[in-house]
Amino acid sequence: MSRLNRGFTAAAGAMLLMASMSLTACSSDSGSSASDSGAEQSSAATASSDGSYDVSDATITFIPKQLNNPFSDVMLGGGTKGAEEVGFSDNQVVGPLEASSSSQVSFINAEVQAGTNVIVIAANDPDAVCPALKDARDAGSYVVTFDSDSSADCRDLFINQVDSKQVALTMLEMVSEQIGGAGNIAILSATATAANQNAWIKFIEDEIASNEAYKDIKIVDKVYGDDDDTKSFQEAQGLLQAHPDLDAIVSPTTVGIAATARYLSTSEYKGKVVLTGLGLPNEMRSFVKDGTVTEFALWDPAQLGYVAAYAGAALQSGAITGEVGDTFVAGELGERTVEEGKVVLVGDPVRFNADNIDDYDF
Ligand code: RAM
Repeated sequence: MSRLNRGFTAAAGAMLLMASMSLTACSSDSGSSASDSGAEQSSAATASSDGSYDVSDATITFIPKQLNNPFSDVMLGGGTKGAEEVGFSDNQVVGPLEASSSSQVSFINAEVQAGTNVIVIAANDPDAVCPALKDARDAGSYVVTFDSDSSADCRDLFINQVDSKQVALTMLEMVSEQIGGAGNIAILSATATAANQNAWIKFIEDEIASNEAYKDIKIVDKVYGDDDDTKSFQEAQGLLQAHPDLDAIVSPTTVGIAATARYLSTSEYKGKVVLTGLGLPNEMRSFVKDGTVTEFALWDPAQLGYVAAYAGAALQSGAITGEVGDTFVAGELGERTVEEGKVVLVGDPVRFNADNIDDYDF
């Protein structure tokens, strides 16, 4: 088990955040809550106008899918910044080193034992974490999922980076543009149980099946690199061997796309087989510059962690109960609303290519 101490996460958080939080402008005005504007008080709870929540007696712990993932590092940097800024008495990061189904259960149990007030988790399996999360809620903790959701009845809120369908459509548009609207594609995903990747893949499949514009695109294989660099690299190699007529690989995971790019960059397929999906600009820059990759996308992971920390504070302080329509102020990122399914959206995806990749540093 790994428990990073607060000093480590704070320092790493500050560094990563300086690099990352500026990706997108605030998508909403702080200070525009109903209470500020003098609007009638509705049944939905509203944010404090300045995002101050009294959590000085409360603790928050972040549990990512896995610790050794650069995406998680950036996300947790934002989470730590948010937790410190809003005033939790303590914040911790704990989690497994691999993203397998049940790897987070013992960490959740330990937080229940410790009486942690807010648990923020990116679930490796939407169901496997549920009994432990239920114990946490029964013991009085608030549970906020971020990045990868649990089953909806096991958490109070899900902080979703971007609407899942929009993520899927962005990837489909990118691959379609790069293969001229027709061809054989394969998907190299994270783990087979990852709720976020599975939701995106499902929307891609549905869109191909229902949208004339994509009728000539065929998914010929789906493989799982488990967000493990070596396994992802081997799966990429296996795909190209198994499908000599492959036109593109779509990898909806930062670990998978980076490993696949590394394989392609020194192979005969470089520049011939398209690679796109979701990646961190700092991990993908060299592959864009050497012609292995043309375009991929992502959102700002730091914002995801930051909004999750503020959502936890809003719940813990009693400012919101997490009902649809509730609003809270996520610090410098402004007001957020709890939407259908008790989901809070963070930002928009950005496409990275040779023209803009040097503008980003995360
Ligand atoms: C990987 C993880 C994470 C996902 C990103 C895009 O780092 O699977 O959950 O959101 O990729």
